[in-house]
Amino acid sequence: MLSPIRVVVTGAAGQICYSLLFRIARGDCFGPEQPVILHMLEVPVEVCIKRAEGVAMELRDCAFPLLADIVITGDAAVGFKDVDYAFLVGAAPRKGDMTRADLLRKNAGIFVGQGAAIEQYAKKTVKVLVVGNPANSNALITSVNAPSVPRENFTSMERLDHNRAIGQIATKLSVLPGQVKNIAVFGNHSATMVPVVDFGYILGTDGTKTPIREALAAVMGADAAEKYLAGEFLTCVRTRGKAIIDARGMSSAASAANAAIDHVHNWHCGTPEGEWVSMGVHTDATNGAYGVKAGVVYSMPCRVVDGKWEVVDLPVSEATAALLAASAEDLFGERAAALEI
Ligand code: NAX
Repeated sequence: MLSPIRVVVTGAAGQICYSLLFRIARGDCFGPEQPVILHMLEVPVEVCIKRAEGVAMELRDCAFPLLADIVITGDAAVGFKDVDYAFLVGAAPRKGDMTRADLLRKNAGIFVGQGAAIEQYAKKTVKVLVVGNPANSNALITSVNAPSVPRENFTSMERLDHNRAIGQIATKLSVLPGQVKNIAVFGNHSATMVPVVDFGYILGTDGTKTPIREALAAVMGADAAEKYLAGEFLTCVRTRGKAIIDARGMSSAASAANAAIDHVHNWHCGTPEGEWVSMGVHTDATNGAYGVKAGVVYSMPCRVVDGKWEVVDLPVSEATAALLAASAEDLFGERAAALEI
């Protein structure tokens, strides 16, 4: 039996964590052999801690074989103590007519404090996924405040956008999502994100690999396929979060938790041979890939081997490169605002 790893999840009483904690405890993230000790961190307010206690009662009632222990706390010193992984989910979701800048101002203080707590209490090998929005800039703020943890250990979540893109293509082509391979979503988790299907393919049941563009053209014609990709598809992926809020009255929760599981599962267990996923990674550690300078957390296609991500260098078109540059500019704008706080 492996010894348990410690996993902190912030925002433990919130709606994303109501899915996420159960999936981690079930073994969906770290594999069927790896016991976990869950650290549930909430704000030190009675109602939030009580709600987290209720969630912990339900976790125990599931009798998950791999759940070694649960720590519930409102104290970051306890929450981050000796953790191997950190899911930073707790933050205010965007509401009503809030802009991203408003959200950045509101949430930045949380990530300054949690970066400092990681620096002081977590293992130096801790791997961090930031989900709380604006996720890329919050990951940057966290890393800046935890300078003794390597930059490559701070990532942000673009996997929901990646999965959304797969979902749209699979629906359009009437194939299983598992047959849609090697899509990539670049840039900021914002309206400037860039979903790219140019290197993606549909894996046939007979093992054939049909490029996504070709598969779409076969169904709807080449011109209509181009129009779909540049129009409906791009807009849908970029604005899916708002569409969910409009339909559900609340922001994405189970799909966000699922994406967080997918992200960390691939980081911990690796990506399948020949495949990549989209991860927001620190460009201090990407050697100028895709022309993005050091200093931001930017989503790129990554493969993971032995727990280490590496960027997959794809020959993007000039038109795509221009979109990638625009998303980098968006992030450098956020960076200036974020690091002033
Ligand atoms: P909820 O409002 O349901 O829950 C947030 C929880 O975090 C609350 O229980 C709150 O008390 C707690 N919290 C706040 N500050 C904290 C702190 N300093 N330490 C510990 N806990 C703290 O929000 P939920 O729907 O779960 O969403 C959480 C975050 O995920 C939001 O910022 C949201 O915008 C973001 N999202 C990010 C996505 C992504 O793809 N990166 C998609 C889904 C989601 O919108």
